[in-house]
Amino acid sequence: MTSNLTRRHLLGLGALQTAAALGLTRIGAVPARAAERASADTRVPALVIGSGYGGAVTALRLGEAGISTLVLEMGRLWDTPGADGKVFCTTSAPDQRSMWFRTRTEAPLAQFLWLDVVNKDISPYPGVLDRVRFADMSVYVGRGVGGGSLVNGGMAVTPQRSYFSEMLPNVDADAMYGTYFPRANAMLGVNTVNSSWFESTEWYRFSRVSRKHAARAGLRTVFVPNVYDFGYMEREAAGQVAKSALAGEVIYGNNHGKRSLDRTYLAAAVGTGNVTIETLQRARDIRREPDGGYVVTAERIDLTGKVVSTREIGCDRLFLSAGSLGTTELLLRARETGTLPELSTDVGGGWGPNGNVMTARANHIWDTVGAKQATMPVMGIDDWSNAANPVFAEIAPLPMGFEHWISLYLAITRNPERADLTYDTATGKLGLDWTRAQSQVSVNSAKTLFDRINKANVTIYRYDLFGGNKTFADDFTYHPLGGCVLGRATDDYGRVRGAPGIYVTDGALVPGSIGVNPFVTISALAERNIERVLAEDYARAVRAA
Ligand code: FAE
Repeated sequence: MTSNLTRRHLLGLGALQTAAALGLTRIGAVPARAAERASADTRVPALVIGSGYGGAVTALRLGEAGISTLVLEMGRLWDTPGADGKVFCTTSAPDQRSMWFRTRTEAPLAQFLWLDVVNKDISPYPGVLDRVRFADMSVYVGRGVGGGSLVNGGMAVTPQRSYFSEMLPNVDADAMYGTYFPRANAMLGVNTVNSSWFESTEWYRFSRVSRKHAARAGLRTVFVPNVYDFGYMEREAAGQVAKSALAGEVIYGNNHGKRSLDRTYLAAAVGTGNVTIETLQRARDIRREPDGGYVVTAERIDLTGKVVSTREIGCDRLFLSAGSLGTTELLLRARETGTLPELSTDVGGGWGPNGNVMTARANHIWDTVGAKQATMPVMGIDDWSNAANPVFAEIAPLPMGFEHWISLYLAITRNPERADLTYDTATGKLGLDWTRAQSQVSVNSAKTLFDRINKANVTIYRYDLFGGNKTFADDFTYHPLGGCVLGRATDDYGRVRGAPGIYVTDGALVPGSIGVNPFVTISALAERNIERVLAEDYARAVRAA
């Protein structure tokens, strides 16, 4: 099994690299040139839309089962060095590679000392990070082969079992915690920072200072696992390898060290020989065929964002893995434009930002956080068991290359508010009715926790980082969840109600909140669901044939 996986991984990694080197938009384990020349498929057994966590898990398991699978990804393959010799640009000097068709970067922390020193002008390009703006909430998402895994902080957290069961009561927690969480963690390459290195390195001084301040308020901190290779990070610190997490790289991609999906699940998927990925392909419309299959209309975009061609791809089964926003948009469009009128009215519902709120504290002059900060968070304040005010607050880095005495946090709060995603047929736009008032629950909860920390340490909040003298950033999320909630818009395994043969595999299934950073949950649920679909739906098809 292990050697098989390694062989597949190597084969898949090789195919990804070859495709990148040749500038191909079609990646498969068959000789790359031949794959590129192959005429466009008109019908495939399995079509996966999106190559983030849900899509990557699903594609691997389909490929392993011998099912010929095509993955469409609207972003590009991030494997080719630019003119500077790097695949991704840096956070301090972002260029076109940073953001999805923008003329200026839109970083989450827009200011420092109230000055707009963070964002830079760039030229439009299919960059790796997107910020999807709605009236009162922005959603950050990754674009490219690997989806969010390309831009995220790598924190790989298994949720507290009781909260998982509260959010997803129809899912067998024994099976999740006994089988699927371990399976996902193993495949994702989750590891934990070496504690003795953590205690001594200057790169995590910021975490130790925050830990000390939390302890003074009687709060517990825990180590948080990550998919960044901590062995690599230690070698970065020792000056033995090229720096990535220790060079400020994260939201615009990591050039080294990160076990993003293109190195784990997707490489293994391509290595099965049954999975092909096509990039710069944006799925738009879905319609049903008389024989029960589906046809997806996909637009091929070029590097300027222009639609250069549109094609129709038929499939026996369709797996929607375009993320909470992308998957929900595809289903809403199909329902509202009448191509899939039978879809449940629950499509679009149950959306939430996982209670995300960011805040920052100003430390005393003697509590230096260090000019050197690793970008991968490894510690969190875990007060989730506090029934009166449950909060899990990740201690976030702010690597500005100089001492700033700032402690930054991404708090995950228990916010029961939910919103609806909607589709406007006149404008063709996705909407989200989340309001500022709904974020207030998260702000109040984070404030309760950080007021306590400030009081115990005689410190104050920073007012200069989030715009408008705000102390809490409550207008963006990294963790969009819901829109096609498991057990409501789908059955208990992601089968879409009213559209047999369509499956949701991603963060759209999670009902708005999971209490921790979500990608481990999304991956483990996808593992659970595809196992069932392969055992039941495919076995049924084979029996019928
Ligand atoms: P996702 O990974 O977003 O993948 C969807 C894919 O579908 C993307 O590649 C899209 O480009 C593609 N797509 C969308 N629409 C279409 C279409 N119409 N046609 C073709 N392709 C399409 O979905 N989570 C953690 O657990 N730990 C962290 O430390 C963490 N940090 C984060 C930091 C940042 C800056 C961001 C943005 C997110 C972070 N997250 C973190 C969230 C995590 O990355 C996110 O929950 C998952 O990526 C969601 O996985 P999905 O499979 O739902």
